[in-house]
Amino acid sequence: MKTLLTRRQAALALGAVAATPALARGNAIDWHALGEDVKNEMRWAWANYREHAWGKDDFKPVSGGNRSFPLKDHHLGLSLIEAMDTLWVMGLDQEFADALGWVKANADFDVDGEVSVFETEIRLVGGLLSAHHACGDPVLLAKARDLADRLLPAFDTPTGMPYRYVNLRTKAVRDPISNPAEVGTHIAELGTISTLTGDRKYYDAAKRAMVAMYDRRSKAGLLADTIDVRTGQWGSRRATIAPPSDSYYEYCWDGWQLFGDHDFKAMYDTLTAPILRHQIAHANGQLWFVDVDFETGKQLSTEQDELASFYGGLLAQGGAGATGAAYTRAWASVQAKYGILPEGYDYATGKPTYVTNALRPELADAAFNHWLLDGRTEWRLLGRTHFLNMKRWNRARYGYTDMANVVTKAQADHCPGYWWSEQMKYYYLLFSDTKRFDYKDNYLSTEGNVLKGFRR
Ligand code: DMJ
Repeated sequence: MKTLLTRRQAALALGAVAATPALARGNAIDWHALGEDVKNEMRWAWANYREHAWGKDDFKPVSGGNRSFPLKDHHLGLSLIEAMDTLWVMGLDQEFADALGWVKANADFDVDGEVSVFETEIRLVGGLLSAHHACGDPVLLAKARDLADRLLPAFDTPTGMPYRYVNLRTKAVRDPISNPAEVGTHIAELGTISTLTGDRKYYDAAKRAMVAMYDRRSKAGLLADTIDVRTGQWGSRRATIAPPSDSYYEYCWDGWQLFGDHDFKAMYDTLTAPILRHQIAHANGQLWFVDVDFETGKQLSTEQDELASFYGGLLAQGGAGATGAAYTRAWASVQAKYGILPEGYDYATGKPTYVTNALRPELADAAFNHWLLDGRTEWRLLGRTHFLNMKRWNRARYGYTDMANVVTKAQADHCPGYWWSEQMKYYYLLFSDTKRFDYKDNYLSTEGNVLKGFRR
């Protein structure tokens, strides 16, 4: 009996939940208790971060060390800022107040150092804005605006598409060879600053960059994945829904969802139709999206990037629910196989191409978006498996860590900032039915930052 039970539990943890009818319906699950479990894990990880890496950017939960990001050798409190709205929505109010105190006393972006415009936007500007949405403290908005002002010089190019890097103090820019995601993942954050301050320049800069990218789509309607922001010339032929293009498509939809700007809806629809036409591949009863030549639509490979596993949720948001669900289910089958998604997977061979996993949230993100739209228990169960498998394999001495190898389950030693903002929030919102969140009218950014939908 003991052995049987253990095998069954292992099968459940690996995602074979459909085997048990009561579980498949979600009847046997105390969702509230599961939400409390997520909250307790957050509280525990936060206490360790508080003790060992307070105010540092990224925490190393195996060794207790830390590392700076996005600046080299200077910390901006990245994990702390990314965690804030998650702490708030979980009702961890003392922890939130503690973090707010740190931001007020210590967050200073006047640093002579270079940052990625994209990463700083989605993580730090977005983190400050979602914390502001949670509590309304004007200092948070002022700091988000100050940081955005330091990023804006990067958008001062002939095309309006931003350089990849900018020095926060000198405003010196670097690296014009960019891509759709880094060019076009700014509208949620910059647009929110415009809404809150009444100054249109942020919204306009972000939109101009997105439109410049959109205008350069091929006759087939596809975007390549490398572009020179000075000239607008493409530097590659690969069209992909994975990085470095992924969140560009997301922000086309989001510009519509968050601001009601019809231009973004038209851009999303116009760009998604050729993706559905040229990039879908069927294999073994599953639906995948493949990389193709952006002019001919010719398939380039069968390799899949874990980071693209969010895309099914986006398709569902955009109205292609059945296709989105089929794609998410394809990824769910990989999760069922390995417990944790490998960063790279080839559906033709059925084998991983990269065995690492950087504590990724994308499949939980998709599950959450599907569930918000159709309320199917299937998605809650998918999120539950994602969470339980993370608890089983990614939990380390001081928190949650990335994986060096999802096959052998060897841990590495890094908790990326997005962990605090993304999957812990998706799990909690999926399971808890919290009153602090409006499940009908909300917006979460590509980094999981809640910019609409908190109920104070
Ligand atoms: C996050 O920083 C964001 O979701 C981004 O859009 C790409 N993926 C990482 C987490 O994997």
